[in-house]
Amino acid sequence: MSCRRHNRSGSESVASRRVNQDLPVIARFEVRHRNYLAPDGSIQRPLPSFASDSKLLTELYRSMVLLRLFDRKAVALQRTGRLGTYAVSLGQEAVSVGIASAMRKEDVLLPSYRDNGALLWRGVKLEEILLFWGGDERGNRFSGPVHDFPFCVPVGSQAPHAAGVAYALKLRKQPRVAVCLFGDGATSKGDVYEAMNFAGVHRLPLVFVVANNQWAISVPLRQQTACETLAQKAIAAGFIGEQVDGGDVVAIRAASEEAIAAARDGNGPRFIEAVTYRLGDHTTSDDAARYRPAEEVQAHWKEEPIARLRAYLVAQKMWSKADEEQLAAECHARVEAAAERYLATAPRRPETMFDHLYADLPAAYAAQRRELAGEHDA
Ligand SMILES: Cc1ncc(C[n+]2csc(CCOP(=O)(O)OP(=O)(O)O)c2C)c(N)n1
Ligand SMILES: [Mg+2]
Repeated sequence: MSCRRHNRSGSESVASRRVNQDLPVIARFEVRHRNYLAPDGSIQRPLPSFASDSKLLTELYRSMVLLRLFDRKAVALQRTGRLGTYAVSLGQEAVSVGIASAMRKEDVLLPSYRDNGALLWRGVKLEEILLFWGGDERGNRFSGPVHDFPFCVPVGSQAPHAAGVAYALKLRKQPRVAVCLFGDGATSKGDVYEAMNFAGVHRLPLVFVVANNQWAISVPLRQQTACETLAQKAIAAGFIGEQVDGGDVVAIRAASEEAIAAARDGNGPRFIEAVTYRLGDHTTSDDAARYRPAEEVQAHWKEEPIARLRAYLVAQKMWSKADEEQLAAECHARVEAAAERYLATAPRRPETMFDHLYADLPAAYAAQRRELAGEHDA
C-alpha cells in the first residue's frame, strides 16, 4: 500500500519492549489507520458513500484550492508590510476543510491559528481573516456561526475551552458537537491532556483533531512524544483514537463524519490524528530551511492533498482542464477582491484596544485610554 502510515520511524514499539510474559494481559488496545486515496489518487479500499457525490467532492477541492491561493496572497501582503504574522496551511489543507465539511452549522468550532480552511468552509470571509492577521480584532467578529470560537494563538488552550463548551452542550441536552483543532505540539501541553481526560470522564460530545504536521516550529515530532502514534493518547483518556491520512480529504471527511455522529449520539468523545506535513514555514516569521532538509520537504510534496484529489476527480471524469482554469480565475478574483476590501478598511483608532477587555475599565487603563485618545486627536 502506498499510503504513509505514521509509526515513528526508528522507534521501538511499546509492544515489542521486554515484558514479563508470565503476567496475564488485562487489556489490549488498538489504533486504526484510515486511508482511501493514495498519493497518486488511486483507490486503496472501498470508498465511503459520500464519495459518489461529485458536488461535495468538487466543493472540497474548490475550498482547498481557494485556501492555497489565499495563503499565497496573505504571505505577499505580509512581505510587503501590509499584514502581520501569518500561518499558511500549505500541504495540510485537507485537514481543516475535511473536518469542517462534516460539521453542522450548530456545532461549535474551536480552531487554532492554522485552521483557515475550517473557518472559510463555515462562512468566514477572506477579508475577515486578513483583518485579524492585520491586527484588527474586528476580524474575529466574523461571518461564520457566532457561537464558533476565535483563532486560538496560545498553543492548546482551546482544548479546555472545548471541554467546557461540550459540557454545556451536554448539560443543555442539545444534539450538538464541539470540534477542537490543534497541532502535534499542543499534545505536549497539560491543557490538552486535562481536556481529554475530562471529556472522557463526562462522555462529552467533543471531537479532538490533531493536525500532526510533524513539526512544532523547529521541534520535530520525535522530540514531542515517545508514542508510536498520537491517536493512542485517546486510549489513556478512555475513548477511541484513530489515525487518518491527512493528505486524503476523503479519509478526513469520513473519519470526521463518524466521530461527530458518534459524539452527537451520546457516545462520548473521539480523537482523530491527521498525519500530514507542513510544507511551508511555520509562519511568516520563520525560516524552516534552517532546521529541516530540503529533501524531507520535497518528499512530502508527493503526498499533498490537492494534487491527490484532483487526480482522483480527473480519473472519475468529475473534473476537467476547463474546470481547473475556471476555478483558478474565480479564486484569483475572489482573493484579489477580498484583499482590496481589507486594504480599504479604515484602521480602528488605537485607543479602541482597551474597549473589549473589561465591562468597566479599571482606572489605570481608563487614564491610558484617555491619553492615547488625546494623542491621537493632537
Ligand atoms: C502556550 C504557547 N506556548 C508557545 C507558543 C509559541 N508557539 C506558537 S506556535 C508553536 C508551535 C505549535 O506547534 P503545533 O502545535 O505542532 O502546531 P503547528 O504550528 O505545527 O500547526 C509555538 C511553540 C504559543 N503560541 N503558545
Ligand atoms: Mg505541528
